[in-house]
Amino acid sequence: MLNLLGMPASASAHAGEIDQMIVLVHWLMLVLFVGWGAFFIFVLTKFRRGANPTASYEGAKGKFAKSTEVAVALIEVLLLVFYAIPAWAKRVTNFPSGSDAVIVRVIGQQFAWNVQYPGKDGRFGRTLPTLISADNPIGIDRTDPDAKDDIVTINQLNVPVGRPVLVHLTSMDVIHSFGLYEMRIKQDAVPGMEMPVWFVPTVTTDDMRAKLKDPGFTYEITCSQLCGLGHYRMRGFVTVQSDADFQKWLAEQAPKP
Ligand SMILES: [Cu+2]
Repeated sequence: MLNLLGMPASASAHAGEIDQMIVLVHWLMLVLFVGWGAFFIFVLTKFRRGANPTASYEGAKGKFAKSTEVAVALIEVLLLVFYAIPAWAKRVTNFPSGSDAVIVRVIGQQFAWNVQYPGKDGRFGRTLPTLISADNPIGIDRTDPDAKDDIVTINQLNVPVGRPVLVHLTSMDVIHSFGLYEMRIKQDAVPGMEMPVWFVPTVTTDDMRAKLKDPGFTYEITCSQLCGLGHYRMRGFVTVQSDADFQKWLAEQAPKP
C-alpha cells in the first residue's frame, strides 16, 4: 500500500507508526469511495422516474444506510483514539534531553533555513535582530561567551544516526513550515514562537543512497508553507551520518579563534 501511495522512503524511528496510520486512513477512504459510489448508482436506478411514477412522500425506510453511517463514525473514532492521539501524544511529550540528544535551533527566513548549533559548551549564544547582516544571517552576538563556539550554517543540517534530534524551530519573518519527508516531520515555523520538534534518524544518507540505488540522493528540508515569491527555492539539506563523522563535521565547522 505504501508504494502504491508513492510515499517517500522512511528514515526515522517513528516513521512506521505514521505510515501505518496513513495506510489505515487510505484503506478507509478507499472503502468509502467505492461504497458511496456504488450506493449512488444504486439510488439512481432504484428511484428512477420510470419505476416510481408517483413520488413517495414518506421516503426510504431502510436501516442499512443509518447503520453504515454509525459504523463509519465508529471506525473513525477508533483510528483517532488508538492511532492518531497516541502517536501525537508521543510527539509532544517526553522531548529528548540529556547528553544523548542533539539540540539545534532552526530559523526559517525568506528563503533559507538557518541552523544554529550550541557548540561545545552546549549553550546557545545570544542573537540580536540589530546584528543581522549578509554575513550574520541570524544576528549572533559573538561577544556573548555562550556564542563564541556556536556553529551557524545555512541550508545544511547535519545529524548523527540513531540519536534523538531536538529542533527548536522559529522564523524571523513569515510563517514557514519545516518539512522533512523521510523523517515524517512537518511543523510550522512561526515568528515570535519557538516550537520544539524531534525525531530519531535511523538511516544515514550513504545507506539511503545505497538502498534507493540513487547516488545523488539527499534528505531535504522542504518549506511546506507558501511563504513568498522565492518559496519554491527554499530548501535545505540534511546529512545523516555516523556519530564519528558528525563529531568530525562539528570540529571542522567550529569557529576558529
Ligand atoms: Cu518558507
